[in-house]
Amino acid sequence: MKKLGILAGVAGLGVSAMLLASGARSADDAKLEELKAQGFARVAIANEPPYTAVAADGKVSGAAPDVAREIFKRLGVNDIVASISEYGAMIPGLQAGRFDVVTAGLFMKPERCAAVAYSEPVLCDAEAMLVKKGNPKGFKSYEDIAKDASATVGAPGGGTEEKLALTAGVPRDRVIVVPDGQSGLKMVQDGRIDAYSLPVLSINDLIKKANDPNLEVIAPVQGAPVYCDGAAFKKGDEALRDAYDVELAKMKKSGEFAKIIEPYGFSAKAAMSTTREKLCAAK
Ligand code: 6CS
Repeated sequence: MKKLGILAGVAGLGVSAMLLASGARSADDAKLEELKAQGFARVAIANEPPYTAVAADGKVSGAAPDVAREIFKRLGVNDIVASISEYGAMIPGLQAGRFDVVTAGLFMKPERCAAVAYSEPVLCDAEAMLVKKGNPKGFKSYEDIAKDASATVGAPGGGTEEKLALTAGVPRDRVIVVPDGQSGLKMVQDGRIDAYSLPVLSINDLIKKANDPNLEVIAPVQGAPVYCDGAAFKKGDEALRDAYDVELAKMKKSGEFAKIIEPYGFSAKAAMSTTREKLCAAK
């Protein structure tokens, strides 16, 4: 999957130059034309169900890629090709041209909004922590972890939960970077970390599949905001982003958006009750 993504990246650059020479209206239009010619959009995902998931046979699903696949189809781009990336590497990868868009539940925050061109909101969620049954250290917030000198919390590298824990005062050496959900689950089960933090729906998916009575979910994490993601495009691809938003708005209006995301546990109403402008301005 990764190899295919890299080859497509090289081909894409050639196509874009040809299209511009052929008189495409602007560099932005050329991007959509480039993806149409390429036959697919290269998307970055994290493989964190229900946001994003890759099955053993390579099939990509999850609420974020499913929305993206449908919108790109409506834009004349027949499919998506996904590459798995750590959250902290998604924006650099997008900026380096390794992906055409991030569709992974990458939450909108001012510093990210400054670095990419987000679509309007897609998936909204609160934050959670996975702990041992009985929550032995009594965590309700990231501040609780900060106050307990023996406490450690696991979170994705470059992810929102890592940032929230550090901002709440948890020292760097007590915020453990965890590569994926299964590793985080195991580390809590083995007592190597006291808590593992992801958005609520991700932690709920993990605990449901773990079927382990010695685990408990703390949700929502007190004091942590509800975040929403959007599809993240490279700065300069705003025309492609705008075309994506036109289709997203139609699907929100028709109910097709809800039909895709709500079976995964997400609320269409939550995404439709806010805007990119509000989320990118939020402190
Ligand atoms: O946007 C983020 O940083 C977070 N989003 C998700 C869906 N999972 C964890 C990650 O830290």
